[in-house]
Parts: sequence; C-alpha cells; structure tokens
Amino acid sequence: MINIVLFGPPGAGKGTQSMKIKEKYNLVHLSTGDLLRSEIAAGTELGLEAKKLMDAGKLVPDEVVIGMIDHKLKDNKDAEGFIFDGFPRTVKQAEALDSLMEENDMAISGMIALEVSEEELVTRLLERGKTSGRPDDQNEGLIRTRVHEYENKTAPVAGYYKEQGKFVSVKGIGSVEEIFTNLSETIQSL
Ligand code: B4P
Repeated sequence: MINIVLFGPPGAGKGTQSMKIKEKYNLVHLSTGDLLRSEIAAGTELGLEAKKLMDAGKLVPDEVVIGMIDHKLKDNKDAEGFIFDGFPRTVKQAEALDSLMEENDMAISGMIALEVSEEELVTRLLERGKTSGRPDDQNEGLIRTRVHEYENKTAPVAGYYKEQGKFVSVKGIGSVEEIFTNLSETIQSL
C-alpha cells in the first residue's frame, strides 16, 4: 500500500500532480482544499465558516479538516492507497493523520515536497485567478498572505516527517510532465 503526502506552498502544483499520481498508482485522492470548496458549494454551515477564512488566505481550524479526512478514510476502506493533497498543513494535523492511519492499520510511506519560489507561485496563482473564479487567487496581497501562512504554520510540518526519515523534496519548476517523471521516480523509491 502506498500512502503519500504531497507537500508544498499554495500553487506549487499539488493538485495538478495529484491527479496524475492518482491515475498511475490507483490511489484515492484526498484534497482538503477540494473538500472545503465542495462544502462551500453545498452551502453547509461548515462551508460558510470555512469560506470566510479561505477568502482571507487563512487556514481553517485543524478540527474541521481532521474530521473531514477521518470520514474519507472510513469511506474508502478498500483503497489501495491514498494521496493526501494539501493535508496535513500544521503539525497538529500531521500528528492526527498518524493516529488515524494507525487506527486503520496503515502508515504514511513518505512526504514529497514540491519546491517552488514565491515569485513563481504568485505568477501561477494570478494566472489561475483569471479563470478559476477562486476569491483566494484574485489579488497579489492575498496570495502572499497564503504563502506566508504556509511559511509560518505549514513549513514546520516538513520537520515532522524529516524526523521520521520520510521527507523527500522534488523541484517543482519545469513542465508538468518533467515534474511528474521526477515524482514517479521518487515514489518508486519510497
Ligand atoms: P488548496 O486547494 O489546497 O490549494 P492551493 O494551495 O491553492 O494549490 P495547489 O498546490 O494544489 O496548486 P495547483 O496544482 O492547483 O488550498 C486552498 C485553501 O484551502 C487554503 O489557503 C486554506 O484556506 C484551505 N485549506 C486547504 N487545506 C487545508 C488544511 N489542511 N488546513 C487548513 N486549511 C486548509 O497549481 C496552481 C496553479 O499552477 C494552477 O493554475 C496550475 O495549472 C499551475 N501549475 C501547476 N503546475 C505547473 C507547472 N509545472 N508550471 C506552471 N504552472 C503550473
């Protein structure tokens, strides 16, 4: 069983690469960003609360995303493996994920981080903002808030996986296919 955490700042290409990895390795793709956006689209109470934070470039509370992942793991008991995209984003979420995996007799195989410079992230997200309709992609200040939220709260999660000897980093600049080739080689080596 392969269970991968795909890591990186907003706009690093986690969503883009997850779609390809999921197909190649037959994994269940769990994106907390997508799950939160479905809650917003459905107009649930959780979605309304999450929207305020996401539109401001802030992280939503740990309990909310941990609960969503817990449900999805239970809904996919027969999966051959999982790719976690955008989760965990805090050390508390990483600890919770380890507990959930253990409860289900599973373990994280490795964390793969996509390395991309802040200027490239801003360029990509502003470009996506022209068509995505996502409020958090609409202006440079907000995008930089997301990147700084990542540096303050999410980057320490890499240390958590380094301590377990499960951290690998991959260059996230280049064509989508080139990056996918490098990611596939890394996954084979896990
Ligand atoms: P997410 O939905 O997770 O997404 P993201 O950070 O915007 O981007 P991703 O890295 O997936 O980039 P993508 O492939 O799309 O988060 C949104 C918000 O949800 C967060 O800010 C937070 O508020 C909330 N949230 C989510 N999870 C949470 C959690 N666990 N805890 C708390 N809050 C949480 O790529 C971006 C763009 O780059 C695309 O347009 C793509 O086409 C382009 N691109 C991709 N690869 C490229 C390449 N190689 N070259 C050029 N462009 C490329």
